[in-house]
Amino acid sequence: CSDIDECSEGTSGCNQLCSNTLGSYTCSCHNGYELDTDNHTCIDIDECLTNNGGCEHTCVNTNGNYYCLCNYSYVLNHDRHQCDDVNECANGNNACNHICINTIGSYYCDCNSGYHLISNQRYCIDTNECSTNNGGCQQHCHNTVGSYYCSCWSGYYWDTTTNRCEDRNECSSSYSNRCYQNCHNTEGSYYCSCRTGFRLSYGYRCYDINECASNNGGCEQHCKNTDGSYYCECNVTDGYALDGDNHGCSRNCSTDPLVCQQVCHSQNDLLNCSCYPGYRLSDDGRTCEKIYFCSENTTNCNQICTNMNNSFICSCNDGYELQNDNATCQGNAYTL
Ligand SMILES: [Ca+2]
Ligand SMILES: [Ca+2]
Ligand SMILES: [Ca+2]
Ligand SMILES: [Ca+2]
Repeated sequence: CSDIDECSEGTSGCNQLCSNTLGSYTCSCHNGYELDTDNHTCIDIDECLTNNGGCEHTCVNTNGNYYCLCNYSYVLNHDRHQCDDVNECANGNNACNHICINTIGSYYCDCNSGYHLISNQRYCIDTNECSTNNGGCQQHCHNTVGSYYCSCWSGYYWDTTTNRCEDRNECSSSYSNRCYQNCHNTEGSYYCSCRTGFRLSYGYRCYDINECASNNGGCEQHCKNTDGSYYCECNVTDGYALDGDNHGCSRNCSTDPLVCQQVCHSQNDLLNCSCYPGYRLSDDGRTCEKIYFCSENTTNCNQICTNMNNSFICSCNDGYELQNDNATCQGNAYTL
């Protein structure tokens, strides 16, 4: 008798591979399969059940084989088992607006200085630094796209020594203030004033006060306005002179010697003239004219009248004698 080759006759019943032996045969399977307990049927090996099939992340069993899968953001290594991180940032089309930072298994976005991420964590918008603590600025804070800057209020300047906004002394130079006359510096500003005799206008101009426009400047007679002051004048032609208070006017004999030619009497600005003996006041009330008694028919000299300094005397012709009345002449019979 001779051996029957069950494998070539198709009578072995082996599911996959058949090996003839002397007087018998054995079944075997392809890789990825194993013989079932009947020693004829081949069933799939679930490689994932052992050490996850060697897969780093996920093992997927298939009929006769298996394969590995990687989590999101990983790619399968060439060894088909390990998972390598994907560097999303290496792609120029990454989703980050400014800066992409790769991490193992993921990535995140960041922004350039002066910007911050919006809620989608990808796009960057300007940070308004001024909205927080005034940007750290002492006075003005100005937000700009991607940055910000500080400045000082009007009336202040940036002092590079103190690194602070310091008050500008507008009064230190006539070019830095508008004051016509006096300038007063204040913190953050300044104000103007005027000298006595001037009034402030528009906060910086100084105009002369016309003191004469009000109550004649207090002057009794004439008021003369000047730039920054005024003065009083009196009617000098009428003999008035300024009083010691520089406002009142009064006259007396010493203020106008022209009033009276000879003798002056004054009382309450009234001047009265009189004349020396032998003179009389003229009709003008101030000049004096000499009295020639003998030619005025006011004397009663009988014969000869002689003017004296401030009087007259009578005398008689030869052969006459002045009588006791000092006027009448009577013939002297005894001398004839
Ligand atoms: Ca399998
Ligand atoms: Ca900004
Ligand atoms: Ca100032
Ligand atoms: Ca004036």
